[in-house]
Amino acid sequence: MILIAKVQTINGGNPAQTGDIFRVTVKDGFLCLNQQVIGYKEKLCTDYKVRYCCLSTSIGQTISITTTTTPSIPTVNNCGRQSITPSTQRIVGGTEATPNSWPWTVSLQVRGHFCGGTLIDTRHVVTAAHCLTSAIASQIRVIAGLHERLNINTGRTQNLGVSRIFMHEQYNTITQAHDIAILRLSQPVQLNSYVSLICLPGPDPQESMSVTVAGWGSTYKGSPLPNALRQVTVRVTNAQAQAAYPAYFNAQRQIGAGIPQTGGKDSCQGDSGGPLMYNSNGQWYLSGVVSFGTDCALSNYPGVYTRTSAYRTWIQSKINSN
Ligand code: 4AZ
Repeated sequence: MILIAKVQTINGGNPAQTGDIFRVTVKDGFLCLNQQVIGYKEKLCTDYKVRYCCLSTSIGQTISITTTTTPSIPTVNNCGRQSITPSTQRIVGGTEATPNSWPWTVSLQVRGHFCGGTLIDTRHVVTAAHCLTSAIASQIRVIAGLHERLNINTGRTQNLGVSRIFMHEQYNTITQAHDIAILRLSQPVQLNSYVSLICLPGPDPQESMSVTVAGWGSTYKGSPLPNALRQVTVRVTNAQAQAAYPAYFNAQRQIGAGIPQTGGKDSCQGDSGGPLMYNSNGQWYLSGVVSFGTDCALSNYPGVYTRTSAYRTWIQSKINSN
């Protein structure tokens, strides 16, 4: 049997020439065409599948190929870039996001949205441990490619199961120290214009730098959840977090962010587990995970985020585990 495969990259361009057509056998996978490659050779494509390159003379011939899969860890170059540009306006005090402009942001649902999360590779979501204290893996759905919380069945959404929960072993339900967890998906997400991966830290945002939070959380303390994903840009304010939460805040492993003196912009209930994102050189990094705060958007009480850079080794050990 012969298959005709249309080669398409996520971002277009090399190493596969988007739209090129090949004949391959049923032992399929896709074929990677790079006319610069002389000889039969393996080539790592920058998007979501490893393909085989071939002699240009073999194009159009029936060939037998074996497929391999890409490692699930994104390449540094490819993470944190979205196809759909977010609005530049800067949850509480925020604006509705341009649909699918935060393509690594997912909604965790059990009979409805309960927390946010962030795709760090095709099989793993980073979220907050406090979201999962009473969770059962088999009951959680991870909705990727989502814009409207209540509209989980669109051509852009992917509804994924969870095979494993990794809670941080030192997570403290009282102090909220180590409020980080990882979900392993029961099948990989398909990456496309609406679903992609954020970069792990990375550069750490320093005091007063701008960072953006996205989520389906309340727009003021106690409000009903909005339907559409929202975003807000706040500033790193560790000094104020230290002053506001002296018994809890630890700048080594947490980030405080808000609008000093003024308040008015913050994450809130329902945003928990979602990303605090930092843009450096055109790529977005997962700097923090929405963790806690006193109410929402109060002037002297910034939101507190788990500092993901403090958990890189922990994250790697979980995503590499069986
Ligand atoms: C919450 O209840 C919550 N202002 C999350 C974040 C913040 C406050 C509350 C930060 O999940």
